[in-house]
Amino acid sequence: MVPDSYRGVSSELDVEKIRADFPILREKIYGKPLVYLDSAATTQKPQVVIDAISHYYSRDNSNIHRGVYLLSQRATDGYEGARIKVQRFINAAELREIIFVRSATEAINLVAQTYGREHVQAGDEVIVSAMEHHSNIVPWQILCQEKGATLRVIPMNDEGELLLDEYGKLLNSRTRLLAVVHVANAIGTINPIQEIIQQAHQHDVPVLVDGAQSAAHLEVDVQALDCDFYAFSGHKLYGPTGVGILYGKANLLESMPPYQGGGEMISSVTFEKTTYNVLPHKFEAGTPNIVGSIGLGAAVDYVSEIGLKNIAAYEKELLLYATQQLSAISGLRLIGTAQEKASILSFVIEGIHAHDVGTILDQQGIAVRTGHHCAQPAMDRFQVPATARVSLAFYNTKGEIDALVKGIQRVIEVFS
Ligand code: 7TS
Repeated sequence: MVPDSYRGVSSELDVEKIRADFPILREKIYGKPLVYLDSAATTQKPQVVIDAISHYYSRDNSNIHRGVYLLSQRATDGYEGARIKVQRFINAAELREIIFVRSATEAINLVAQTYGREHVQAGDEVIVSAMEHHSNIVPWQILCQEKGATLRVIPMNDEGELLLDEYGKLLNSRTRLLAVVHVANAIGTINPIQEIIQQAHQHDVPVLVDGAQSAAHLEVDVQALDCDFYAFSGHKLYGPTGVGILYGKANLLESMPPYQGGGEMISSVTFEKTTYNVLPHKFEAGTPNIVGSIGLGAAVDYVSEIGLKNIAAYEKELLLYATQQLSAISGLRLIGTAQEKASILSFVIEGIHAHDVGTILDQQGIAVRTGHHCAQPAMDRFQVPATARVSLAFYNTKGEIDALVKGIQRVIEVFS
């Protein structure tokens, strides 16, 4: 658990105290302090998460659900306890609506291959947006190709905001599903997701929200949003890799066929006929990532203790500061300047390839991501092959943004 001293802290987070919770932030890179600005790719892990993983393997390790012995009971309690934590974290109405999967990617593929395959037929349409991560494009493309359906795309403006009027025109009686990102990983836009969902529901179109970049940065209430599916990854929420969450409304999940067959997802098996287990187990075939779920539970506790409202307020302050500082650098162009943004800043520097920016920053201990960020259509929209991307979390500081600015000035010097 996080110490009581975090309680009651409002938008002024005690960042030094938070940083002390993340052992990796004490690492040196080429002898320089690590400045980690790639939290959209994966967040660093606080000691409580590392301890939960270590505790499980050193004290509780055994397989879950099937054991009559105490150790298996402890492991099962840890795993199922994590499900309860996640349910509360996103305010799902029912525990059985929380499915443990491998990642946001797997959650989306699960919906495409079960709900999608049942409901999408030749001539139907699936809508995505122009700013999606490949994980929320390719599974729908595969489905549409298989079924003879069409993928429609909500366009965006030069700031990186979805054109909602155009979106309205795309919704019609052939639309079977909308799959849209909450916070865009390459350009940082926070979409007006509630409005988007409401509009889809007016046409009886269910909505899958890709929450990979939002769960760690914004308060998410799936009941208030009224989304039909919500997908996210544990490793972008201060938890371990290899675990993610698919939230789905119970009635939809009930009606869907299983995704994978195997142990645990069945109720009974004969060679003639298999009946399936109840939710959520129907979608959790085989031995799951037990320790991953437990680690994610610890991460959810950690984040909840600090409070997402506080986190969002602090990260917004960092975003504003970084936006001011980067905008002042001559030759630097921000890609993605939406009114509503999460703490992600993509940029290009005139005449310098993004990979060179990343490499020279790395030599100064500064970790940023470069490339297309698995969002090639978004890059195409801005007519850039790649950007350098800074993504901030609540353990980052204005001092680190100053170090970044110095680092970028060094990059420009090297190439001038
Ligand atoms: N959706 C969005 C919006 C993402 O940002 C990512 C990963 C995914 C889906 C897939 O998540 P995964 O955990 O299943 O891989 N985004 C990034 C990124 O921006 N840099 O590295 C991974």
